[in-house]
Amino acid sequence: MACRICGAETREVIDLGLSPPANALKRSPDDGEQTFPLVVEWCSKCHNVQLRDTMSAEELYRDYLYVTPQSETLAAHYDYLLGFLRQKGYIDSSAFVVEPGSNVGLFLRHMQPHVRQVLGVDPARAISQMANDAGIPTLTEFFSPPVAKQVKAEQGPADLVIARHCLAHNPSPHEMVEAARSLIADSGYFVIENAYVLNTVENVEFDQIYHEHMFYYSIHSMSALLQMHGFHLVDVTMSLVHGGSAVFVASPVSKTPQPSVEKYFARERLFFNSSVFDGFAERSKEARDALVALVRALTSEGASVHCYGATAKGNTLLSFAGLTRSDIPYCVDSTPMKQGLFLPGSGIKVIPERYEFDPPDYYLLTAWNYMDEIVRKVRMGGNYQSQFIVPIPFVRIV
Ligand code: DWN
Repeated sequence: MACRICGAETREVIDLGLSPPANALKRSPDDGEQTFPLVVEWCSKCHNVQLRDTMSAEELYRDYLYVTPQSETLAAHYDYLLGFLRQKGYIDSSAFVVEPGSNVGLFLRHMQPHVRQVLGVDPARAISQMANDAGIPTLTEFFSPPVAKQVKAEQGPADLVIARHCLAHNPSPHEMVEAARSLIADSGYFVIENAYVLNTVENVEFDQIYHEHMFYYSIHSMSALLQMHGFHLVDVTMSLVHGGSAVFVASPVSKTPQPSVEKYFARERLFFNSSVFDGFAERSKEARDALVALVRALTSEGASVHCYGATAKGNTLLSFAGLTRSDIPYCVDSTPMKQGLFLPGSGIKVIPERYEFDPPDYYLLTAWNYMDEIVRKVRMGGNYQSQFIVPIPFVRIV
């Protein structure tokens, strides 16, 4: 296959088999569903890591069910990000901020008091409506060069375009980067946040592999992509959210990069020269087998196991492990749009976090990236009996 950033040949890193799209929840567990391959490849030239097969963004996002959760973990991250952008001078109170993939606008709502103007751009019809109803102006569009040009013509150039966990979600990142380039003022910045491929591989986060995640960015691959569109990578910072994310800062004009850029380049040169990808597939299968053995041992002794979090990554975990509703009957989740539906593949029923009957003996933390706040929420809710199975980076009970 060819690298979708630089065109060079790629080689396979891991094949997770066939699975339905991670957010394609269904109305009945017996509903038929399409499955698609999940094969990850690596380009040794620009170090891009990509899905071999991509789905259309229209198919994935028009009726999207993922709503950014109200979360202390995410609110703390928004505070960090806002502080980073302000202290480094990437935004100030006069800034016009545009966020592609803004979802219900939680991050923009955090930004709104500190900048001049915010605008979301998100193609998901119901979610974009929720954002507008909440007072976050949002265009129900994919972020494309024509949409970017229209925004610039009507509202002026953007001082910040910030794409959080959406640049990796497109079959062609070139179109989104080109759109940002045509909207940003020369004095502005393009900020991209995505799951960081070194965290994904080193922490055995194979559940981060799903059809929405078409790219797994590194400093090397992001820098190669940005340079093709006249952007200069000027700063990088890391965050623990979503299993470990990288925040890239790019300028449309040449500027001296912060020391962070070379620091992470140097670390990646060591990473990409090792056989870390070879071990990733084996370690992922070991983690999967250990999870299946634990869940089946517990349930064979009569213990009840429910999932906590109808997450996209949870559906990869369950599909790759072959765990279904016969192992795990319920998945609790805080998203009203998901409650009452059934998870793709496994057919597990999604129920609200608070429900009448007894809590399970174990929760499988399919939203492990919120572990601390979920455990706290469950305990504060009076449930001191359920224990938690944490699947990543190695299966354990807490
Ligand atoms: O890249 C993506 C990341 C950023 O978000 C998207 N492609 C899809 C999505 O991935 P995810 O579904 O794994 O996202 P989260 O944010 O890790 O999980 C959110 C899910 O967890 C929601 O369905 C809500 C649920 N949740 C809950 O039920 N109780 C979350 C929290 C914090 C809770 O307390």
